[in-house]
Amino acid sequence: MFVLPNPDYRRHPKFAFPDESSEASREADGLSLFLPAFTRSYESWLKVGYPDYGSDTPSGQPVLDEIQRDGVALLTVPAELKARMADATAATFAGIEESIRAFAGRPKFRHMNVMFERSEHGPLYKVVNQALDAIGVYEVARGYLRTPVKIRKLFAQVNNQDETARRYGPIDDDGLPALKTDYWHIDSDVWPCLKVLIYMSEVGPEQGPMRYVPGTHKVLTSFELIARKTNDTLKLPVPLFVSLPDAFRVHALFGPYLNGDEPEALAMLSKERVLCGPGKDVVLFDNNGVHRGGFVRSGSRHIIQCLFEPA
Ligand SMILES: O=C(O)CCC(=O)C(=O)O
Ligand SMILES: [Fe+2]
Repeated sequence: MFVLPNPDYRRHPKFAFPDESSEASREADGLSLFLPAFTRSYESWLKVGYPDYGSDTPSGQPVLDEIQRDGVALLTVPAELKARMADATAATFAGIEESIRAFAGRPKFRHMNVMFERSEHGPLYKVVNQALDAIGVYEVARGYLRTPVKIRKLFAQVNNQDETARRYGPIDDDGLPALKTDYWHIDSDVWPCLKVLIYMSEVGPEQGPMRYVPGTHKVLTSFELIARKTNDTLKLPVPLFVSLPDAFRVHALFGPYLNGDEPEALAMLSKERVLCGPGKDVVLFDNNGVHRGGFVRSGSRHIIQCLFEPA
């Protein structure tokens, strides 16, 4: 079983700040913001709780077993549907490539990840829906989440060699930046915890495939899970975040603040799975497990990211 490593935020240079107010007053200010948000989020968590790690589907989908055990599975979109998705997305991906090229500094996430408006991209929503249905994603989601889901939003994301280098520096032979734990995170949304990425370009080890640490989707207590997500959404000023009591000073995005040599980090690194393979173009995952992706060493990676909501 894994324990998620927790960075020493109080000593990390990125969290340094001028020491003006007293520790006690910062702690009180931090708590007065953190606790109401934590309570709200915990209440919504209590309505849903953990997914069902033991359910079955009517047709006995092996993918559900994989999600329950590992938190992640690789699937394949039927070729005819994939071709229709490619037609419906080519212009958007080309536009993002262009805006990354035109951007002088380090591109931000929002430069690379753009929503497909449903009003403009109705046919894309339709074909993605058809594909997810055909490969059993909805059936698996119903078993895992105990309730049916549908697409909430689709996003286009581009990662390429150029922006990766600008953001992370060189990528090594294992597909990792200098800080081996960089970008490790769990997601901040409380529900539903399933998400899909569809590779729209050829993605091999060099094109920044998604990476996931199997089994980590089940390790966090409800308390820690919600505390991490609360801080990710709340974005407290640094002096308040670092002054929170230990149990609340945890974050959904933790990889960038580790050293990379913590024993828990090394254990997770040795188990991390790189999600690509011949013909595989769909990553279905529980976003409460530790994951990351987009460290492109050569070329580009184009993905459609699918978010869900109750059907
Ligand atoms: O870029 C990636 O592969 C990671 C994507 C991710 O973190 C997410 O969709 O939640
Ligand atoms: Fe994520």
